[in-house]
Amino acid sequence: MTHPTPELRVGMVGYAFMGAAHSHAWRTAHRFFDLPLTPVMAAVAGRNADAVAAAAHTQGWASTETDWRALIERDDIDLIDICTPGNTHAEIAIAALKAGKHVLCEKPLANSVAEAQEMTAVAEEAARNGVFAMCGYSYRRTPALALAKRMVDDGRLGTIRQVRAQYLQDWLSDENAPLTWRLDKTKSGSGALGDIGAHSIDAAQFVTGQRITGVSALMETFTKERPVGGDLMGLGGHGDMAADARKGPVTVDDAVIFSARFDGGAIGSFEATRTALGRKNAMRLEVNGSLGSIAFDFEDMNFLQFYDGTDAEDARGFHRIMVTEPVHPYVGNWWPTGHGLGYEHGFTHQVADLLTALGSATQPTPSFADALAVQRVLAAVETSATNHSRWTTAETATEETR
Ligand code: SOE
Repeated sequence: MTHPTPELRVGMVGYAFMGAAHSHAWRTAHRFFDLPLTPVMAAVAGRNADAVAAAAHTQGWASTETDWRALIERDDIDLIDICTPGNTHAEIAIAALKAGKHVLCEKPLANSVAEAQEMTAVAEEAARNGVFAMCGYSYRRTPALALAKRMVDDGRLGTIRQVRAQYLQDWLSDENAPLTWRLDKTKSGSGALGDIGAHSIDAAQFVTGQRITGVSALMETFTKERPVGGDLMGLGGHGDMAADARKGPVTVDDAVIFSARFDGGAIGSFEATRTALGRKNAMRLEVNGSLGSIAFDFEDMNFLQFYDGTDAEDARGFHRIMVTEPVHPYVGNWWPTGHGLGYEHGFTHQVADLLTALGSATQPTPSFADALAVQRVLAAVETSATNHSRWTTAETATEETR
């Protein structure tokens, strides 16, 4: 019997799509990765007592609370995992950190630069006392994207010149898809931009090691109002579609396109949309360097395309690397070569890396400061789009500069 590792007792706020994905990660990480801490799924909080009790049973939580504040007051909880809409992130994260609890907060960090700045300041103060915060940009923990970063860091692409990022979904192509919280700016902060474009921004900055310094953007909302109620994709709708024919206003973007400059000299083109009919979860990234290129599509997530410009001239072409070898990031902890991983594994890798960092009292990444850098780009995109695509720097953009 190996010596039992110390426990990390977790309290999760929210239990919809992200709560289910995070719960899977808390259940599995220590069973596939050698971790310095063993997670204990102590409690899940949600406003509806019956619904949160059902979620606790389904997802594996030992107890429930109907107010997130109760989680923060409990002395049998060490970490708060925030899986709620963006308008609640700042209040919960700041309260948790000030109470001495570690925080994992879903993306985007907040609904404004000001909130993200305050969260980052509180997190940096807490870190000085050994209490750490991480933001849940889980796509960077897809093995193929982690491999792409390793290749860039090892110089195998040479000088990075261009980034091409698309995140294409189509669950809002139907104009009768219901009005859920992701379509309400007061809850979600933005539409495709923050919901999925944020993943592309973080992944591009993570893989290239460069930060976006300025953008020029277009945003569009194709369907201006939608039926109230319904629960598309388990994303937290309300009421019964059939019983409620009312419509409400959509206050966020359906699609966004922007060009970008990076601080390392690269330039980029980005697109995020939830109305690209036929594209289900096509989170794509291509990076072109002076020596090589990589290309990734989450709809083919176990493969990374790699063009090596140093190959013999008669053998050059994109290699389709199956990222399932033990030498590849994370994969060795799972199955034999060729067996492949899925969407949920990025969340398990996220928890594994978080617990590894906490076990050595070091800052997990992406930190809130890393997530603030994404928030600034989101604000710059919205500022540019509301100012006739005017070039807008990320450092200065805030919601007030529109
Ligand atoms: C909806 O667009 C969504 O669930 C996003 O909110 C997630 O961040 C993404 O991983 C999958 O699509």
